[in-house]
Amino acid sequence: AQDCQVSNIQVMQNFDRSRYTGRWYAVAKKDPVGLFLLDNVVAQFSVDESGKMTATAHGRVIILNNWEMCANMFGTFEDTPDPAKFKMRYWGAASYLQSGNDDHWVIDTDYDNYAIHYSCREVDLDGTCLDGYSFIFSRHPTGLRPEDQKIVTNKKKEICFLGKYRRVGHTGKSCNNYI
Ligand code: AZE
Repeated sequence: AQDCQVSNIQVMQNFDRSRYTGRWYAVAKKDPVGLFLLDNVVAQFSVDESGKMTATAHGRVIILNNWEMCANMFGTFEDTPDPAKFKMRYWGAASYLQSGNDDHWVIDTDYDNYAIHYSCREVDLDGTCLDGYSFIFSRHPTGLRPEDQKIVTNKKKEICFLGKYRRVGHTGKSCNNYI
């Protein structure tokens, strides 16, 4: 089913946040409108004593025409009735970085190799996503295993972002010190 309605998007069933903890390397991303993380994006998810999910993310960004830096970001997650759908409040270690409150949906994951994340910032009048972003994560800095690639391609199709992703390089160039 792929009518591209945001409200019909299927998310991970019985999402287990504790199995999702640890390091994830972004291998591909679909950008939102405006500034976004560029490359060398690594996220680290945790679950605190009270069961709340939190995360940090690092990635290279270019801000204020051509000032390249490593963004050091934090996120806290608010639960919703669906265990795979969260509201993420996020901010940067430095004030000139971005902050906001986005949806954070886990579309699919096997916890050990791949994960597909989705966030729609603005739903259009017809119910499709007007402005959104998505990360494909891997547990392996080298990328997705061949056997996970077709699962990921299918999910990209289901969330109507197929063809809109760019590879996320891991050169270690400027964010290496955090990994
Ligand atoms: C995400 C998951 C882990 C926690 C966080 C994430 C998102 C971070 C951003 C950062 C944008 C920064 C910009 C700086 C100039 C989804 C990777 C916080 C959206 C644009």
